Amino acid sequence: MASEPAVITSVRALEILDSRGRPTVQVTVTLPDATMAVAGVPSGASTGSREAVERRDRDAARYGGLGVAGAVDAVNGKIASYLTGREWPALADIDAALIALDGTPDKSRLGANAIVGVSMACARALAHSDGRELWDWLTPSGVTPRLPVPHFNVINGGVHAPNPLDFQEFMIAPLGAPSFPEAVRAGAEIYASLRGLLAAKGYATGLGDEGGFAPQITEPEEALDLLVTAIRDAGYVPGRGGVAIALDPAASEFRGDDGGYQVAGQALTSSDMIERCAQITGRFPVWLIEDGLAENDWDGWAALTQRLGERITLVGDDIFVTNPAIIADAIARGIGNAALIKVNQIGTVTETLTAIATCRDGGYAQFVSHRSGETTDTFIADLAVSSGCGMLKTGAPARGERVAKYNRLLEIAAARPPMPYGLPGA
Ligand code: 2PG
Ligand code: MG
Repeated sequence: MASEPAVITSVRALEILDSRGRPTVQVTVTLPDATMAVAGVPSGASTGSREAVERRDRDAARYGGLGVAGAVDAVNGKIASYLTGREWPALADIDAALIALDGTPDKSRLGANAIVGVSMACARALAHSDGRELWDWLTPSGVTPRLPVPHFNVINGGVHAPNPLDFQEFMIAPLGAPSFPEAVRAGAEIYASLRGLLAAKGYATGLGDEGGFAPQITEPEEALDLLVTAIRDAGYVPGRGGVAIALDPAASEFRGDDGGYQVAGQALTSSDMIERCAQITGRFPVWLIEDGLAENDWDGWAALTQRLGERITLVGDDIFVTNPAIIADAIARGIGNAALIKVNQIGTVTETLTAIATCRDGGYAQFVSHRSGETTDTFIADLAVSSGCGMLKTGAPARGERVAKYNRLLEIAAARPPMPYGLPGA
């Protein structure tokens, strides 16, 4: 990280569009040495209730109430006047100042979308001003940077697609690829073979929010069958030694007020869901399940972890919301064995790094993630490398805002000396 105190010359925000055509915040930070860094803020659709809160204008006359003019004003006004013209020893001091300036526990006053954009742009500016790549600058001492296994979300359901598939994400993960570029090649080739397979079966090949196909499928097992066939058709071997599968049911989205889960028109209890997950992992080469149960089903999560935690990576997203305190609590209670890492879920880069460190210290894996609403910002590619966590999901190998991250990783992979690829310890 930065060696000398930094001064910030200017902080400016703009209302831009995200990949869903909704407004989001873009922040530009400049430093006295003429360094200029830009950050684009992502936005989720299936959000955890304890996430840092995005500030939206709620002015029905603009963008259906989704405008971010207020968040932009917060950056250009309060935040800019506080950050400019002072000395900042480190990014952690800038982030602490942003948190204090906001003054709420969920960043709702200035807006988490305002704060995270400033935090990301400052990190990038400080790295570049130091003459270093962002991933290098973000890497904590003692951590070996790694190129992550890309988890390509090739079938979209849930709130990310207008189909009847309740499970939100079906990802292919080339765990056994020899290198990051070969993993990208596998992802793109399997994506192409899946398109052919769907077309041959008469399914539409339109895309969901994360660039995966959104066929009119109802049962998760049918989607999994298609993935296994597509992996084979493309000439790869399904499984951990080749191309494995990861799932994000995003179960909070289909849990009712009565505590039951609705999957393909069937009412399931928490234990039924655990049984279903167990069956799926027995029948298909699924190596990771994220949010297999809802965020408020902690008892179910404990049972799920006991049942599958030895052999399956169980990732908490909505339940942990990248919050270091919640993650620490979960580690103490044996809930899951991995955490999803989304910068905008907690709201500053420093807190995100703390969440990652909390996982690392507690023996939990970390899975760096995009949001369903994205810009072409590639911050998370560098973040994944710097954490050494070995896994990233950023959608299908298609659509500009998704491939921007994979392409950034291809650039990092081309740097010399070569960096290790894949899961740590694999
Ligand atoms: C998720 C994310 C990203 P969203 O649930 O993991 O894939 O979706 O950004 O809509 O929360
Ligand atoms: Mg999720």
